[in-house]
Amino acid sequence: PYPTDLKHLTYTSRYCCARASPLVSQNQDLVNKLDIIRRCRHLEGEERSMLSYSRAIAVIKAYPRVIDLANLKGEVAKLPYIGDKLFSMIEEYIKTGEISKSREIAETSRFRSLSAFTTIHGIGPHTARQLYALGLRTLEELERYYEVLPGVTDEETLHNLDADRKTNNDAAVEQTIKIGLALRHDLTQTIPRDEVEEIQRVIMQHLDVVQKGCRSIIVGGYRRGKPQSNDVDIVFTHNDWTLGSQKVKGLCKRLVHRLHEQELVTHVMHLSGFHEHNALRTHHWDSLEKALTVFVLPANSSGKRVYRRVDLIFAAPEVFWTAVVGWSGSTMFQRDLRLWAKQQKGMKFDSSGISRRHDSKLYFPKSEREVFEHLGLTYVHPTLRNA
Ligand code: DGT
Ligand code: MG
Repeated sequence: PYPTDLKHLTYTSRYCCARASPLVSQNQDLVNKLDIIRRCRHLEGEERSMLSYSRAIAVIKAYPRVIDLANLKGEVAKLPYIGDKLFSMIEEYIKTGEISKSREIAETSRFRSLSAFTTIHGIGPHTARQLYALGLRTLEELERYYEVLPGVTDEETLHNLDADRKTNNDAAVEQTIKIGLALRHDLTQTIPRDEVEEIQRVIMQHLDVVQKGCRSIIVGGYRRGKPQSNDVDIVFTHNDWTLGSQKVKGLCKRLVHRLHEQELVTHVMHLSGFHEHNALRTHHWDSLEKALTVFVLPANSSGKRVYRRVDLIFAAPEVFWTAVVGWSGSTMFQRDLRLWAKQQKGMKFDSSGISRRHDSKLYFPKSEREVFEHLGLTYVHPTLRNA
């Protein structure tokens, strides 16, 4: 059920955050084929090329008609980020139903292996390429390399919740990969919407014991309308606008402790006060605390428990709505929010706050619409942020 009031959004904008991008595009098959090339660039570490594809794909996602030869040569050719190369690929697609470059990539063993490796939490493109260079090709070979047994995680891999661990510490990354591999048959299964909601409900019951008066919103792909999610992302805050900030402080850790005691959180990959930008560190609300966890609901009637990735993000009330917008994504939508704020408005946007550049004045939106208003943007419904 998409909102119908789209007249203020323009698909010709250079910024994703000024366009309406539905979950399923009018040109979805073309988008899927171009996305193979984009993913290949990402896996190969060719970030600039990847970004060009990401931008072009995002423009196509927002184009409101099926692309044919007539409109390709007409308005599509004039859309931002559709250069000569993209034009020829789209033309080839319209004429043949294929993009040869994309098909060639999809058939290579390197692309398949790197794609498979990066489905494991903790393995990014760089690590995936290193593993490939060692001669490893399949996830089974990765399991042997890391000496993990499927489904079995060493109790030691549960991080000491109080340890002040560094995010990029090699040992911590290796532990994360081992957890990801051992639980991969669960963690690579997508999560239906009703289970996402059940996970939020259970977590809120426990949060209420730890701290009364909190609220939360499920963000990420779920909020953009995806029927199935790869993980669950939830942003929390306290309802008290004036005292909430104090009440949220340290709450992430306390909640995770309780969920662990209750055997709902089994692993914690990362737990921290969270700084996105050094420049913001001086303010009291700068740190979004977050925990990246492995979570498992109590056994259902059939006794089956599936391990899920659940991210818990805590924001002070003043920055709750900026956190909700930031974490609702999509990644490209959020990227262009930052760019728009900077280039068009002299503002700075990220998940932990909005400020004006020239005098660092801070903005504390009281609703999601206010986030868009402060940035001088037309409100875009979450289900239209699938850029
Ligand atoms: P999926 O794969 O079904 O979980 O799809 P998403 O869109 O939920 O993807 P996810 O969970 O990786 O990220 C959710 C959104 O949150 C994404 O659009 C970008 C944002 N996000 C992810 N990680 C961070 C982070 O470390 N900091 C901030 N500010 N945003 C993040
Ligand atoms: Mg997600």
